[in-house]
Amino acid sequence: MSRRLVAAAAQLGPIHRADSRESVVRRLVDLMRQAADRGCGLVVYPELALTTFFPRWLYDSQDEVDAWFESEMPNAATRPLFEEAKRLGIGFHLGYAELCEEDGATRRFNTAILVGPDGEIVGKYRKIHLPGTAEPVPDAPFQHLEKRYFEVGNLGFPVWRAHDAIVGMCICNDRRWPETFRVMGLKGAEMVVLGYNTPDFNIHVDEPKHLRMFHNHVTMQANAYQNGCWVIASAKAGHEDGFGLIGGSCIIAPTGEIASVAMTEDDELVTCEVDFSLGEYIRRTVFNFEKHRRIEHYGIITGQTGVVVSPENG
Ligand code: ING
Repeated sequence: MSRRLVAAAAQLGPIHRADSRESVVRRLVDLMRQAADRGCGLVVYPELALTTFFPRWLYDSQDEVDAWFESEMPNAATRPLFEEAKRLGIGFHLGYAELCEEDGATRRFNTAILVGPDGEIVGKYRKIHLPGTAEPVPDAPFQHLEKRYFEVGNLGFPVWRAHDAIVGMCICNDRRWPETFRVMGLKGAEMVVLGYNTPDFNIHVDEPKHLRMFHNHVTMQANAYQNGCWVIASAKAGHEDGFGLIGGSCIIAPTGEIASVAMTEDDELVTCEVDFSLGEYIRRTVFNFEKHRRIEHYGIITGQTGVVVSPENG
């Protein structure tokens, strides 16, 4: 019997620095109601979905930074979303900045949660691949200071049984690294849900703008195909206080094909009926890990971080 799920990538248009969390949650609830009207069982919201992409700025104090974080989840601002999910019987994924006390210290992570149709949190993931810099880039039109504001995630790449499938999560830059999807693929992931905030301009090198969307899609399409899994990817898009983020939210099949894609840079629901059986032949044939992988030749992947050119090739 085929296992199917109508899934939605709930793309968000811009969230400006002055926008309240309450106003954003009203948008999230509206998108969830649209999803219910389309028979969706899962809604995927973006990375850092409650606020503007705050790592674009350098702040004068830690208090100013911490104002962008949530110290509990759900909380007063987000409880209406959890309650609506329970009322509608819809699961969701939500990205947010997590501030917590752990191991006797204050910790800050770029976090995502998977919430079931009963409104209860199923699982949590903390972003591992933090892009950008810890110190501001001189003369850049904006910053990308995730390495300054977040710790590297400490939960690994877990997967959970949800929606009658094995589901994993990652966050934004994680999607560019094959290791992310391969670890979840080796745990049997059939669907990976993720959010992203991707600036439409590269502050590090002079790069043609069209490559932002190309790299966004090609990396997820490749990872979907190479692991035989569905990918539900939801962008925060548009111009936040004048700073551009790409859209391109999409649902990618285990074949690597983009099954549905956003057409705007605003709040937009991108839906598709996910058939979990579609990935089975890929994981049974071309990417049958047990049959075809040769791990005796892969040790360098986890034994070495950066490039080392051997003397004979130097
Ligand atoms: N944003 C970007 C992303 O990985 C980036 C950063 C863009 C890195 C383009 C490299 C190239 O999509 C976040 N939030 O990770």
